[in-house]
Amino acid sequence: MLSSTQILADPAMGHPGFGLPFANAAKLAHPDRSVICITGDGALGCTVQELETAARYGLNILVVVFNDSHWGMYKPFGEILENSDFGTKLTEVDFARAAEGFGCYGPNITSLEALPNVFAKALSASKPTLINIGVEYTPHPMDFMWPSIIMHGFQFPEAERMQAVA
Ligand SMILES: Cc1ncc(C[n+]2csc(CCOP(=O)(O)OP(=O)(O)O)c2C)c(N)n1
Ligand SMILES: [Mg+2]
Repeated sequence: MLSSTQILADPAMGHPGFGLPFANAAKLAHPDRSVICITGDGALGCTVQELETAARYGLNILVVVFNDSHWGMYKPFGEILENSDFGTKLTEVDFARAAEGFGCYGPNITSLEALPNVFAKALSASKPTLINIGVEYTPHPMDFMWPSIIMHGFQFPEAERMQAVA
């Protein structure tokens, strides 16, 4: 039920990689609740070892990776700095195969229609499931702020205006 849904997020700087260990902790604390970790590919790579923890403890969390093969949020820096080879392009990692290596289910998803069934199976499984969803890189909603952040740090005028109206 939506009314009982809770979202765990990193309240500070959005540190990549917190999602999977948070999901493990949430499942250990609330074994009867469904736990879904939604993550980027770069972020998942930071703490992917935690799939081993999830498999070892039999935590049937569901991990959904939106995999654009980029440190997507930081790709615009390369363009702003006129250095497109900024290190933001990542290899096309198949995290579903990696998850199987860790002892999880890693079903292949070939159509959106397959998702409800896969979700239902995952949430009643006896071990973790990871779904790797390949997506095109698309610009981040925060892109408009980067030039200002580079020039002025995080004390940029938009933030001051937002604080003023808060
Ligand atoms: C500890 C730490 N390292 C790096 C960053 C900067 N950072 C935030 S999001 C991000 C890119 C995340 O890439 P990915 O998980 O693939 O998500 P995408 O933006 O591609 O959807 C980076 C490098 C940060 N906020 N904190
Ligand atoms: Mg990415």
